[in-house]
Amino acid sequence: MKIELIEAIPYAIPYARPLKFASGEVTTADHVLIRIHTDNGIMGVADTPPRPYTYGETQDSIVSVVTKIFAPQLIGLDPLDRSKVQQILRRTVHNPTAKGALDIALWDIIGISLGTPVHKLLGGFTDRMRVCHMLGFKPAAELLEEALRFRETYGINTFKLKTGRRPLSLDVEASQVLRDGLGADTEIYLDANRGWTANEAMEVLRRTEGLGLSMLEEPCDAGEAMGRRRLVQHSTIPIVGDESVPTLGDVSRELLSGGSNAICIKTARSGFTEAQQILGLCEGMGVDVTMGNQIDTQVGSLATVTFGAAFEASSRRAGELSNFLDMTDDLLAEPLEITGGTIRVREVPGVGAVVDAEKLTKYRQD
Ligand code: MUC
Ligand code: MG
Repeated sequence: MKIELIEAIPYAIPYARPLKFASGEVTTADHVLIRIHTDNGIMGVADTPPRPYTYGETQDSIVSVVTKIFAPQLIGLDPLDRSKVQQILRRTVHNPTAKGALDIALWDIIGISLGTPVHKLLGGFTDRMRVCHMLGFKPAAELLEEALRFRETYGINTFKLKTGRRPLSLDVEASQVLRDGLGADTEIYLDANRGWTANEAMEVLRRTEGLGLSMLEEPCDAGEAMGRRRLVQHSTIPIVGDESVPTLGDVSRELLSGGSNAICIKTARSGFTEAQQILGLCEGMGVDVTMGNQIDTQVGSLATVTFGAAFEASSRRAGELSNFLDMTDDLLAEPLEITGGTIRVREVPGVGAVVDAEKLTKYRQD
């Protein structure tokens, strides 16, 4: 089996409910669909979300790096030669979501060619994950209304609150209102997307003490190493690295330097191959992981649950798997469903992301 053709298809689907956070805002999913074709007629599929404020990638840059840099080096390779593929991807720096999608599409091909679901090939631990819903910037009363609605409608009982606003009282109040309105048995954690300084984050931790928040993600710039290390040392809850740890090397650096003591894994930027290496590193170090969300579509969310459900350590916590519900439409032919607060893997060969051809024609931009 050989890779014959790689497509990078830009498309745009508007959000019904845009998501705002400290480092940016999404109003349209202007993503790139990756399709890899083999000489024996198999097609692997994955999705890439451009996040210029996180990784420097744009829709154009993803199309360009995939078609001009990666495709010429990957065409002709056997998708099963995964280490050869990884070596080629690593030779070009950055571009994490372009690389992640290529890796996922190749795993899709491997699963289809073996007639086996990819969640089984990876580890086969469970067939579903609990779901965490991510709440963007909104007035506190609206946040509570949204969380209560998601709990009632989908059975979701874990919420990640986007924070990093100034004045700090906005996020302190939102945390308090959510805890009061949701009660003690709902998990709530915060993600500031580097919106604060380390000292501001410490003040927020002081002012929210007693609310039972479970984690604080990317509170400040991890590059400001001393402040971040002091915060990690003083916090009683895990400080989660997200955009500071897109690669295996970044994870080892942040864990060793004390910049984070929990790690967010995102398949959108790590694919399945590097995500598995990151997971192994974290398990070995005794560090918790979360399965994060790159504000993924259904195609992207299916990849996250495929990986997350495959291992015990990645399925322990609720995964961030529900923000596709904020979109007006999606490319996936058979929609994902969240029931009883969980989302299931697909028991079909590959990852199971079958794209609706009419919808792709409608939304594609090329
Ligand atoms: C997160 O965890 O930071 C914000 C932008 C994006 O693409 O993903 C997020 C969620
Ligand atoms: Mg984050």
